[in-house]
Amino acid sequence: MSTSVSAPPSLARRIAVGALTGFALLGAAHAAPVVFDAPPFQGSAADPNDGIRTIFGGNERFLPSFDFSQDSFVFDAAAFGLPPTLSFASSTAAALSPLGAKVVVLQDIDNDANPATPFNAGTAANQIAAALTEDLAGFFIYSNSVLGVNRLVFSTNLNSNTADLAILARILSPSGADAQAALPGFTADNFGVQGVPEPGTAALLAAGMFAMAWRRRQAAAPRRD
Ligand SMILES: [Ca+2]
Ligand SMILES: [Ca+2]
Repeated sequence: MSTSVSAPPSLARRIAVGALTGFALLGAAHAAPVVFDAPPFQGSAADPNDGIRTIFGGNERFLPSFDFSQDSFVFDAAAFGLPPTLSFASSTAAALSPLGAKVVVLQDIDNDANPATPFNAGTAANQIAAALTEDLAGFFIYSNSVLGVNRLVFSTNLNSNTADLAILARILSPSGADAQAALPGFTADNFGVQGVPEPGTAALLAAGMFAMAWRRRQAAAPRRD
């Protein structure tokens, strides 16, 4: 009885210290990713086949800030029709590979050498489309000159200046010139895919079932020797 009186505080303290240390480590290494798991045009009347660009902002997320060292955008593979990994390019439109990338961080902040005219999602999409030569659905980050913030956009086809655009998020801070200056900070590590079925698991399962069926057939077949 006397031993159990002193033991609980010590144990509780150790658990508390351990938990705090664990949380501190987790906090330093992984912030919660910003997950997009709904179809990008959910709730929109956008028609992918009408040849008219719809810019849909109905599901836009407003993010207070974005820490390049630990924050990330994570897209659901099924909702966006994505491969397990996303190709990445951070570039001006002029320097962009004609094949593009699944994620383009557009470094242009003006398209007509006139800072007084707006640079918005449509302008950014046009800059990218003009640089590409092959159809490719994907994402881009651009700096909106009117709102003064960086935004994340999904395009049904980065190669088309009439493809529908879904504005997914805006980063509220930094803003203005600081937002533009922050564009080169994005790396491939800030973008990920979740929910990709593991082909290895499915293949293994299929192989196992095939083997079992084959054995049963062998066992059932009359011997011919
Ligand atoms: Ca359309
Ligand atoms: Ca302009």
